[in-house]
Amino acid sequence: MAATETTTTDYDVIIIGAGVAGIYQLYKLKDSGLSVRVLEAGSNVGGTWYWNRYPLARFDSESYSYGYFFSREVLDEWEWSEHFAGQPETERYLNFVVDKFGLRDDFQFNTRVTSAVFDEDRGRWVLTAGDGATCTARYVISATGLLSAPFFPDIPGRESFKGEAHHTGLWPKEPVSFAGKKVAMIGTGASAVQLLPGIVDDVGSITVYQRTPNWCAPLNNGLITPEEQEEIRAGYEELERLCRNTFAGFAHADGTRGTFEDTKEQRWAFYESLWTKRGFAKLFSNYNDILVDPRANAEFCEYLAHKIRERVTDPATAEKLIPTDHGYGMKRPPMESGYYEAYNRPNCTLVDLHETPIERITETGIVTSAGEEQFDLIIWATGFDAVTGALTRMGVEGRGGERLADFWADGPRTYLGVSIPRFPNFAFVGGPHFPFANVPRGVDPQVDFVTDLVVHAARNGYTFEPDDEAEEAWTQHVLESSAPFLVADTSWFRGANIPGKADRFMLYTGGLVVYTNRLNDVTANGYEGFTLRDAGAPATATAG
Ligand code: N01
Repeated sequence: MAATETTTTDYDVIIIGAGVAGIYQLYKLKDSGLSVRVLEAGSNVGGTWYWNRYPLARFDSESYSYGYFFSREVLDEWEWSEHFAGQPETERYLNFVVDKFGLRDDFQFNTRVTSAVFDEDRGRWVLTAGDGATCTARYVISATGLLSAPFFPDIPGRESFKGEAHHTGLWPKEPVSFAGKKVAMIGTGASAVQLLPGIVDDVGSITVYQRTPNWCAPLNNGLITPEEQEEIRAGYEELERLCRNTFAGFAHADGTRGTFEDTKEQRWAFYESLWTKRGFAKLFSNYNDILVDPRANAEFCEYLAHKIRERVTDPATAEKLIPTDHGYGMKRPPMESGYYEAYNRPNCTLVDLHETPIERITETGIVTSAGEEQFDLIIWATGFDAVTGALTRMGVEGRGGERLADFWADGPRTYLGVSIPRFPNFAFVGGPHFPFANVPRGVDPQVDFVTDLVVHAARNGYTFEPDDEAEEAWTQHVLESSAPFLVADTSWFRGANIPGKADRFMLYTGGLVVYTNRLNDVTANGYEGFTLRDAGAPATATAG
């Protein structure tokens, strides 16, 4: 698909995206006998772990629960150095997997898909890249990621800034120097919370522009000791069982008690024990009503607010860092390592944008209602057009020229979180209605399902497309499943961080086990909910 090629290249399957999901998808199709190509906008594999290379970017899932489970050899050969690996190590890991399984030649890098149009006459998807080159495929699997379409707020003058500016999700490969610089950071989501402690020692000064604080709790990272390494290796089967059988696929058992089964003293003792546990234990091993009962949630928030006040020296700053508009887990809660202590440093200032809103960006800095501050570097930690953004920005058009962006104008509708009516032979993994889960553990059942579906269709010469009724019923089920959960009005879970985006919950909260079983049942029942049409000659698939 190089710009200089004059002929179009045709494949059985094109996968878009070379992140965690795209790599696994390629691995699964590698020996199917189908011709498969992966198109990737970046210059290498990694996806999230390629683009988000800001200082201290790292897992919030335990490394060993995030890595692939499909190969015992990979588990045996790869050794994570930290309980929550940093971006460089994860990028190395993904490259290791790609090379180990001989996958590299099937990727085509520096190829950003700008349109994907279904040609009904030919029964082929026609994909066009940014440089105008095209290729075709009978089946397309988009693995473009939940959080990969960077969002820049529409602040007047943003483009006029003449200093350095970086978005956390488009961080440069070349090292960024912070030494002595006057830095501004806009946004206080999970990316900013990881980044701030990583640069606060180096910068001359940093001003954090906060619109809404988040509930952050300690990640409790650490190096994996040789003894722990042995325990991890010996416990892989148990770990996999845990991840496959918990609500969200993390290395933490689900909570079993209700908040008000305990006295206040017992609760705070329990919160203290959670505080010292790793990662998302604070969310998933907490009392089992924290995400559904506002009173239960408020109890934990009272504890967290107390912790913030303990850690932040200046009481006024501490109060600004305590959320008042949402409870714990109602937005995706960041995990932190020294975030609150950063505000105790004399070179770190917090600006509350509710008090002094940003008015515009100038060539040299940021103007709020309190006046102008000049900066050498602005960091845009302003997040992503989450879940649907990568897909709706890609120019996908199905039967009759129907645009995916229009199809989802009122919020995403899918069948099983992997397909949509009127977009035949098009599947996605890591898109809307993705299970609310540790990402690779949610990816596993999706990729397994899509692989079987695509190979089955290819081998039999079928075109697959879900039925309207199946899509409507599934979408309804997704929305009903989310109804009991407390979700902030401003959460990206419901598209609310993007001005003008439809307000509709976009993930599946029925639980990973229920989701996996549903996919398995649909496969076992001959793809109920899909119409499989005879489309002529089968492709040369050998498996499935
Ligand atoms: O983005 P965010 P993120 N003026 O959307 C602010 C995953 N992740 O990149 O809250 C001023 O959370 C916005 O303010 P508000 C994780 O799932 C994972 O940090 O809308 N500010 C917010 O503070 C996470 O949830 C990991 O009021 C503006 C910030 O920008 C997701 O990625 C690490 C603004 C955006 O926060 C996204 O996290 C990092 C404006 N006009 C991220 N517009 C790991 O697990 C927006 N903001 C490793």
